[in-house]
Amino acid sequence: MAFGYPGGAIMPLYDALEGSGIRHILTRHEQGAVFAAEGYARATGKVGVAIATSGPGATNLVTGIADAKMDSVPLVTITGQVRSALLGTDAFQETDVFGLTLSLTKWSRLVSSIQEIPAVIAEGFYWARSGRPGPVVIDITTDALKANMEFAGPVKFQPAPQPVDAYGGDKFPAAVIALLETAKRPVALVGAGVKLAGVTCPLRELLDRLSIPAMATVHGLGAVPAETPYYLGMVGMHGTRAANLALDESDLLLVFGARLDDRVTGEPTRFAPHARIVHFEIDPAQLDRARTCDLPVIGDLAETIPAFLAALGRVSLPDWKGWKAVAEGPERAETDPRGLAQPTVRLLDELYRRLPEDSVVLADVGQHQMWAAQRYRASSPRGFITSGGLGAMGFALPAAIGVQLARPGTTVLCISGDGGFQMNIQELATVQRLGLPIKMVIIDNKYLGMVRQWQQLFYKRNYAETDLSDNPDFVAISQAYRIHGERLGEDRMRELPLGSEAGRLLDSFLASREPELLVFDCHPEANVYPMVPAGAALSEMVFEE
Ligand SMILES: Cc1ncc(C[n+]2csc(CCOP(=O)(O)OP(=O)(O)O)c2C)c(N)n1
Ligand SMILES: [Mg+2]
Repeated sequence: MAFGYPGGAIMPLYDALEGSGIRHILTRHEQGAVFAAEGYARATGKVGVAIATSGPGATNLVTGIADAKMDSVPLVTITGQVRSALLGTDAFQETDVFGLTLSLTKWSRLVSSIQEIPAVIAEGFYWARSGRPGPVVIDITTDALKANMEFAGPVKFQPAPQPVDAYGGDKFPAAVIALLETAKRPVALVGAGVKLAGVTCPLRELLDRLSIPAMATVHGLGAVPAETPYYLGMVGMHGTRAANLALDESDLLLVFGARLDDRVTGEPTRFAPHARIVHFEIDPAQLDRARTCDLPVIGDLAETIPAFLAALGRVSLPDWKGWKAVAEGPERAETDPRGLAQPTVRLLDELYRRLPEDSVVLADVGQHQMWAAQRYRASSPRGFITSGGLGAMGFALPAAIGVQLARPGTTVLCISGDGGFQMNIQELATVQRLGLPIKMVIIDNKYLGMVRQWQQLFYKRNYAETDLSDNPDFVAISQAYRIHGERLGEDRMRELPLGSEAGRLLDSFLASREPELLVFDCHPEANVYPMVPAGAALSEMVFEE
C-alpha cells in the first residue's frame, strides 16, 4: 500500500502503478499522504510508503519525514525529480530534495538511471526498517522513471557485517544485576523501543520479576498495563507526580528503549540527579543525551531483554516492593485545580471505557494530546499513536487514515484540537471517499490551547495570536464532506452519573460503521497539570496557576 499525490515528474510512476497490484491511496495533500504512511507504519511496524512529485509535492513531505526521524517510524518516500539533463538549472518544480532532507533521513539517494532503481529500492526498504527504524528518501528523475529495462526480479540487499559491540554479548546481565543488588531506589523507564522491538511481553515479565517502580514515556504508553501495582504512569513535562518524583529520587535508572529528550527529562543537567543509568538501546547515538550513561547495553531489545531476563532467573534480588510508597505521597489532583479540564477528562475516560481492547487511539498535538496521554489506560502495544518527538500539529487525522486502512476491523479513535484539525482538514475527503469508520473527536477550546497555557503561566496572560474564537462550524464542515457530525456541550460531562442521552450518544458514536465527528466544547482556559516548566527539574512540577 502506498499513499501519495501525483504531478508532472512522478507521472511515469503513476502510469506504472495502474494495474501493478500495489494499492495507492490518493490523499488531498502530500502532508496527508506522508502522515497516513506513518500511521500505517506505526500501527503495523511495516514500512510506510509516500509518493509525491518534484518541487512543491516533495517539500510538502518534509514535515512527515522529520516526524518519522524523531519517532523512529519506518518510512520510504519516493519523489519524482526533473529529468537529469535539467538537474541544477532551476528547472520548473525543481528542488534539491536530497539536500533538503539530508539531515532528516537515515538514508537517501538521488537516482538518475533506471538500472539503479531495483537495488536502491531494496536498500532503502532495508534501512527504513533495520536497527532504529526511520525515514528513507528516494528521489528519481523523470527520465529514469520513463526508461525501460528488463526486470530480473526483486533484488535483496545484504548489508556489510556490523562489528560486535563491546557491551553486547552475555556479559552485561551480571553488571546490571550487580547494580540492582546494591540499589535502594531503582526504577524502570519504558520507551518506544520496547514496542518497536516487539518485546512488551518479555519486558512485562522482567518488570514483574523486578517489581520496581516503572514509568513510561508518551511512546511507551500501553507497554505496561495501567493497573500493574508498580506502574506509576507517564513521566515528563505532563507526567504523573508519582513517576516524576520517583525518577527524581531514584538511585538506579533502567532505561528501556527511550531517547530521553527534554520533554522526558526536564532540565537535562538535573535529570535523575542521584541515579546511575543503565540504558538498553539499539542506537548508540541515543546514549548520553541527558546525562552520561553508566552502563550502556547496546543491541536489539529483542535480544538484550530476554538475555537479561534469563540471567535474572538465576539470582535472587532484594525485595523492593515497599519502595513504591516513596513515590505515592498525598493524593493530589493531576488536572487543573479549578476543575476546568474535568469535563474533557471525563469525556476521554468515558470514550476509553467504551473502546474495545485492541482499539487504536491517535492524538494530535497540544493540550488534548496530553490529556489523552494522561488518561490512556489500555495495554495495547501499538494502541496509542501521536507525534511525540516533532509534535507536528495536523498529524492525527491523516495518520488515522493509515491506521484504519492497516487495521480495517479495529476501532480507531482520533483526538484532535480545534487548531490542529484545521491543519489537515482536507483529509476528511479521503476519509469519506474510502468510507473509513474513523471516530474523530475535536476538543474545541477555541484556542491554540497549549500555547495559550504557556502564555498564561509564563507570559503574563498575553494571549498573542492564540485566539480561535472565530472557529468555523466543524459540524457543518463535516456535513459538507458528507460525514455525520455532532456537537457535545461540556455541561453534559458534568452530570453525575452520566446522563443516558450523553451515554447513548457516545455509544452510537463508537459503534457506528461510518466516519463520525464529535465536536466537544472544552473550557477555553482549561489547563494540563501537572506541568514541569521548561528549564525546571522533574521535581519542580507545578499543579496550579
Ligand atoms: C505544525 C505546528 N505548528 C505549531 C506548533 C506549536 N503548537 C504546539 S501546541 C499548539 C496549539 C495546538 O492547538 P489545538 O490544536 O487547538 O490544541 P489544544 O492545545 O488547544 O488542545 C501549537 C500552536 C506545532 N506543534 N506544530
Ligand atoms: Mg485548541
